[in-house]
Amino acid sequence: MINQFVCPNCFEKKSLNDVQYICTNTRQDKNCSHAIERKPFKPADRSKNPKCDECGQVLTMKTCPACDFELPMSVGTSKDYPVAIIGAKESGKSNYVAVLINQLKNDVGKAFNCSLYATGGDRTIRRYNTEFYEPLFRKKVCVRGTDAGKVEPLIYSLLFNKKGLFGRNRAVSLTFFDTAGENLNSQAQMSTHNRYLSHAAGIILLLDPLQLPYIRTALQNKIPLPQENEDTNNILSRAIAIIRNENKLTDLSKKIDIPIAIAFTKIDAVDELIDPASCLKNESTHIRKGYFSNVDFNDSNMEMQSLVDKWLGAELYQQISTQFQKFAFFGLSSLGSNPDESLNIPKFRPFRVTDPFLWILAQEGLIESK
Ligand SMILES: Nc1nc2c(ncn2[C@@H]2O[C@H](COP(=O)(O)OP(=O)(O)O)[C@@H](O)[C@H]2O)c(=O)[nH]1
Ligand SMILES: [Mg+2]
Ligand SMILES: [Zn+2]
Ligand SMILES: [Zn+2]
Repeated sequence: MINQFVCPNCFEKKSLNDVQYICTNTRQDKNCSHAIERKPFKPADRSKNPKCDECGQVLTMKTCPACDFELPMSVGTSKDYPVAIIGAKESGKSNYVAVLINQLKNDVGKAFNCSLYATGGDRTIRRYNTEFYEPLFRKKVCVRGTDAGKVEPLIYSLLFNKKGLFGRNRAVSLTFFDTAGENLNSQAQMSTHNRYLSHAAGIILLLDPLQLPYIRTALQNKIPLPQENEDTNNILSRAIAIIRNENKLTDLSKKIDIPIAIAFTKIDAVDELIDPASCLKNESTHIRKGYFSNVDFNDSNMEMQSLVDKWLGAELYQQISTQFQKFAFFGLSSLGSNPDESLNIPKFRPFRVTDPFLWILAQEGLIESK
């Protein structure tokens, strides 16, 4: 039995015994004050399906004892694998998540027998639709995420239909903070972000190739380049420091055991620097095949590694390989083409967006790989 869970909103690790409930019995004749106040409480009834102290209705809505967030239905009944997505400002996080979530709902669900639920309830669904889905999939304009200020995270869980070991369900939770992490200045937000990273079962680090000096020189005057962003160099070192610190992994000879996918976004924009025969020019085969294809993965990992070597020198590879046990390189495009000044996307054709995510699922044995 698992007795602890990590809240997908505040990332505190809590005991399942401390989970609180909200009574949803709003029937007028019952007049349950717990339901009227919607205040989370710990029921006196400690059974598996506890009933409300006051009105006796079975309680179904669970909340986090630390932050009152409504917990996914699967809490306590499934093993959870939180995946964290990080990247510097303008590295392409918002657009990446917009496309990733859509593909998880559709193609991935079908191919791997799983389904995506919005854990954050209606708020997550509404926010995803208006800020991400509408602009991108309906109007074909690039998503403009709000990086400033405190934005509620988008929280999902991906439930697998096939039971794992011991007949337990398995779920991947995906909490997306639409901030660069560096922008978080209040202590409270910072520590949430730190727990987010250190509790992760997998990390997707998004890097913008258009920030690399080699590429900027090669593409100067050919395509519009984004402003140089100094976060880019620090984001990985900062993430490593946070994980080591929070997990008390101070012995530097011990590597971090969280799998990390280093994914270069905006591959469409560096198209002319990539060999025409490269596998990075096309969609991967995992979804079509219904399993994580090691052949496809090895091709793109090797290809991306040699590009990283050429674009960046050995430094990134050195840093990653000395710090992490499991890592892999990916190249992807969320949009498929460079948006124009009014943010319209001339040719919306995402590719290889789910690869890093599927690789993490395969590392955890959640999907078949061969
Ligand atoms: N060419 C190209 N540009 C992209 C792609 N994804 C994002 N961008 C550009 O990068 C900018 C920043 O993306 P955004 O997702 O807002 O980054 P965030 O700050 O990390 O959330 C966007 O305004 C786009 O101009 C892509 O797949 N291809
Ligand atoms: Mg953003
Ligand atoms: Zn919480
Ligand atoms: Zn009640």
